[in-house]
Amino acid sequence: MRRTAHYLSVIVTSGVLAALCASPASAATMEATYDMNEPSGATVMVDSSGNGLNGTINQAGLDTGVTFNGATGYEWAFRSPTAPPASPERVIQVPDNPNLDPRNDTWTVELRYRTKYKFGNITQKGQSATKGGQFKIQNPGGMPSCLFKGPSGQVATRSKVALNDNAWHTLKCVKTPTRVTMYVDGAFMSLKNGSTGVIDNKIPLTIGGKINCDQVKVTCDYFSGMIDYLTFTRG
Ligand SMILES: [Ca+2]
Repeated sequence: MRRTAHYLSVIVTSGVLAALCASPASAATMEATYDMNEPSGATVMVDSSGNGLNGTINQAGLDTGVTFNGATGYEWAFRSPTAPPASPERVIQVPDNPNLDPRNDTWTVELRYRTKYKFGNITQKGQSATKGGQFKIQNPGGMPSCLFKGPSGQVATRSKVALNDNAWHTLKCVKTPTRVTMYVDGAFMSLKNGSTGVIDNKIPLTIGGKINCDQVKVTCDYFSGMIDYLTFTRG
């Protein structure tokens, strides 16, 4: 009897441990971390996550090593988001990588930014007509939104308040298989229920605007302001 009870105890214990280890909620993985602390003149946006998903910076389009209120980040000088010609030098690109596609996973984009303007795409991977879908963090009216689009549809949620007061704000967009939730400065802001299906495209990750655009048929939606950091997490 005692022996049987001992065996049962071992089985139950290892079963609980296996369940804990297999729980998706406990398995968040940092896919890319951009601290954006590079000095003035930098040409590489370093991914400090260990995955090596570095980006390319063109100093003709933005400034690195800029400090504001205790933080170091990148700064994009004012530019109309939609006036021709296109200014691709403003857009940081990270080559397509499976780690940067949300797929159908729980997927979190977090960034800290500041702007006094009412426009601009802060970061995205894919555009509205992209095969495989897209995600996009944009700033229409100074009230940012988190947009995810896939084969099953588009799910987006937007800040209820304007954040374009030129002060730092953190923005977190969490996509799960059934909803998108936004947090601003650490507090819940809004959510939208819905499913996008698998988001997985071949387009580079971009920061500061679009790349497949001409300011005539497709606007580039350039961002003006600063970004302190940007991270992507799966799970
Ligand atoms: Ca920073």
